[in-house]
Amino acid sequence: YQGVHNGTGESQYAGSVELGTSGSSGSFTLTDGERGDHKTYDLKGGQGSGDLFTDDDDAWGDGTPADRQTAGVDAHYGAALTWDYYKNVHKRDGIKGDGVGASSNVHYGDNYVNAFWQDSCFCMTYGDGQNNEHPLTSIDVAAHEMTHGVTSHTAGLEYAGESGGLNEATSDIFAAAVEFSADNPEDVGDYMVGEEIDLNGDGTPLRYMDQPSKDGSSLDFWSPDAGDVDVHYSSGIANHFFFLLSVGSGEREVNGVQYNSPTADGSTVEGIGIEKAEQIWFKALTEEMTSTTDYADARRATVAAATGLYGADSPEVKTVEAAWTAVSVS
Ligand code: ASN
Ligand code: ZN
Repeated sequence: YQGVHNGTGESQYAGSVELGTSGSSGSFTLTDGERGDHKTYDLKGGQGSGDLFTDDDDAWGDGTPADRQTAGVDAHYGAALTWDYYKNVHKRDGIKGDGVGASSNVHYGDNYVNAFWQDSCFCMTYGDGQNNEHPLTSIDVAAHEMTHGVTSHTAGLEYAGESGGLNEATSDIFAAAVEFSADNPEDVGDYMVGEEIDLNGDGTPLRYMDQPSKDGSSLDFWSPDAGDVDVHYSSGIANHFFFLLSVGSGEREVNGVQYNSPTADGSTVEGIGIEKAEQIWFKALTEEMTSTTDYADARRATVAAATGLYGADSPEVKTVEAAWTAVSVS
């Protein structure tokens, strides 16, 4: 019959996975009928619109970049996890909240080491990375890019200055949250971004949330010129806030990873857990923030969100305030 199927895929970064596919015996496509018909396309090294992935037996990829379906498997799976995360954790039905799926494009360009979201096509696009062997299709990168769509259709944070840093941080925050919520045994939750795709060639991640400056460029703490640096570096302040709010300051271990998160004032912060922290950030993003929200506004937005969720004098509100103070946002 025509309709929703569950295919199987061998991914590069997340092991063997189930995939939402459509079609009938002999001709299936990467069209996720349970998730707004989200579709995944093969750009075949070009920059055009590409072809929808098709397969005759609904078994996709072989886990290596040599098989061009593999990047499609990772991207399609990451989009499904992100869809499920917003639906199950935040009761949001797709990027726009209207149940309509987006699309993913893989194999963009040659040796292209980036991935990006575009509102114009309601799509996310992934390069194949160095030597075309490290497609940027890990779970956290997929969640990061798809979250740019959510931000665009909610707060609409502009992509410059402090608002741009908050936009970027929102993508990193939900990238981590999706990874924790997915609980994939091959790619367990962590507070790093891009640890699977080896962008630096030495196994280190792209960004660190416990101490963002470990990447050599990101800001750990707010200062008056925070809005002057690239949005991928000013995001560090909010990523750091989110780590402190979720986990806490100083030496901590989560899922076997050691973290060490400093505070600007030497204070100690005890985290409230990522399940509460992500609710606070989502409510702030969707109900309090606007296109021009800056760091001081973000503090007010998250305090308002935490107040709505947990009450004015709650420990959650006090921890939100303590975590912002610890990154020098007052
Ligand atoms: N991968 C980058 C990002 O999503 C692309 C960009 O600089 N916009 O942030
Ligand atoms: Zn981004």
